Amino acid sequence: MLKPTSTSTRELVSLDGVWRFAIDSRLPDQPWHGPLDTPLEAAVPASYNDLFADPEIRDHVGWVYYQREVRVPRGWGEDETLLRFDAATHAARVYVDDRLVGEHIGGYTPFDVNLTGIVPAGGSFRLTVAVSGELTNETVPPGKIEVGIDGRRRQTYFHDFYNYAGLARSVWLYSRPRTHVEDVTVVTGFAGTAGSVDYRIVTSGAIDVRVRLADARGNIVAEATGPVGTLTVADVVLWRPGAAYLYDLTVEAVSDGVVVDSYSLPVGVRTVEVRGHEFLINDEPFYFTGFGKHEDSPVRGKGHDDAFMVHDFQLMEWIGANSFRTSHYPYAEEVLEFADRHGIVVIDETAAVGLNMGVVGGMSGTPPFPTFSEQYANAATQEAHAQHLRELIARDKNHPCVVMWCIANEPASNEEGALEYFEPLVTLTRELDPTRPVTYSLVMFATFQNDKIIDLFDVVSMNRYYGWYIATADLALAEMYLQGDIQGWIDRTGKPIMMTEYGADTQPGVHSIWDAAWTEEYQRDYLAMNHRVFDRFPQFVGEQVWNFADFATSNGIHRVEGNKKGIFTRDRKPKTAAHSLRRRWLGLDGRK
Ligand code: BDP
Repeated sequence: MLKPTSTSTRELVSLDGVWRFAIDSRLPDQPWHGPLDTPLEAAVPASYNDLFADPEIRDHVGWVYYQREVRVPRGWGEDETLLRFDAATHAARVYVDDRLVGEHIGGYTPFDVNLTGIVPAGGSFRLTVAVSGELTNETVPPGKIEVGIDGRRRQTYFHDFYNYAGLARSVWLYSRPRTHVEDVTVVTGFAGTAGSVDYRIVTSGAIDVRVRLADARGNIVAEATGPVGTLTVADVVLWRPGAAYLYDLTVEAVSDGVVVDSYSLPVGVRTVEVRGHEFLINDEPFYFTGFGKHEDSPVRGKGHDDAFMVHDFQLMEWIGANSFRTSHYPYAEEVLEFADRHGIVVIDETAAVGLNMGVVGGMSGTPPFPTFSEQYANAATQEAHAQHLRELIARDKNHPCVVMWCIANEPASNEEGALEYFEPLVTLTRELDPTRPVTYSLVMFATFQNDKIIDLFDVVSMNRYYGWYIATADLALAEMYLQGDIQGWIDRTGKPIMMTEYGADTQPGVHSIWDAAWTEEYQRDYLAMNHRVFDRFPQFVGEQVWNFADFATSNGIHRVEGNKKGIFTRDRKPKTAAHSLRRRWLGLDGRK
């Protein structure tokens, strides 16, 4: 699925801005049949929840409506006209004037609606988008809607971050030629000083294809014809962590010597491989430093924001983070493009968080009923998960920054049925992308003794909270637990091991001379304990702290204004631990 860009044959109009907005309970049936009767307007892109001072909107369970007028440029008569939604969380129905023209399920992957033949060039139309934030056991992520004794529908879910909804990413109107480049896949490699770019082009009809690769200065370094082939790059400059280098691949669909369509894609030449207990990028061992993040900021919720994006990457550079995980859903494509350009390494995670009834059972991990059952993660859930993987890999397969797929966060991999659920999904992931390692983040109560699925995967990614949820404020005991846990995984698997979550809630401004939970000193010392243990294991390939910044959650008695495990506050101020992490990750503490 190609991201819409403007090229010599394609045009792009942004539909971002302020749209009319209302929740379904305040509108007549079929409100798309006319202008929405509402005093409200919503910003796009932004989650709608925190925009208004109205609790009924914030926690609305059901459809909300966005609406605006759209004009099709008059020069688009010969071309196709499409709408692109970078995301609609979690489901959307799209109406052009009175007519339903498209639907999509899945809150973090893009979709197109083809309007060719529906709206004329030069004409205008009323665009209404219904968006639902509802989660059920057959969506990814899953959730549950309960009806209370007051008759109100309430959304619950099995992850802690707040269920923001709406049009949180950009909306576009774009044109493309009727005969066009439909898809591009690149796989890169190198041998000695020669780089290779294997390419595969899909076009919408039978047409000649030619491709050329330019270096960062615009000089053509390789050319070829035909829809499938390999470009060889002499004296290749590799894409490296911390030292990005991007070539530009231009793909042209050509008819009788005339360029009918042209599409360009940045390409970083690099390889990724797991060998023994090493994680190799360009044949060199790579050690991940960084964070699990969230798309989360005040007012915007999960709305993509270029200013926050730039600032977050600056803070990651300041602190010496070379990577992050897109916990717990695919992030806006702009974020991956930024990481491509700046050499930041990304573990790309699906939205499959909360496939675990053990979390409902509390710290014991004992589920009230089996996770993998008709009642919860069933065949329909698995198919939604598979479809999500297809859409994610179609979107992100060409990003050099993406070095691994994380196909679920903390699933109940210790329960019966986990193997049957995950085996086909891992097979599918490897079919869709044979080049990248695959992992999942391991929940605390999935141990090296009871986990049923690790053999399917390439890397052991542990989420562990010794010293926080277990052995709270007892770092000596926590250290023993952690040491034994890591050793157990090493003995069982022989695979590379990394920590994808470890963290302690910290209220900025709270201090103590003791090991006291919630203090800034405790977060610092908790991390130091973890690092001491990691450094004892040569099999360890990385550490990603939970979390980059404090983030919004649903209400709960162990959350005060959200999850406070951030190294930065929600408005991106450093807590004490930021400074010690920086010393470690930049090697200022003398450690190499
Ligand atoms: C982990 C989850 C993460 C939570 C974290 C926490 O993967 O999403 O935010 O716990 O409780 O289990 O802070």
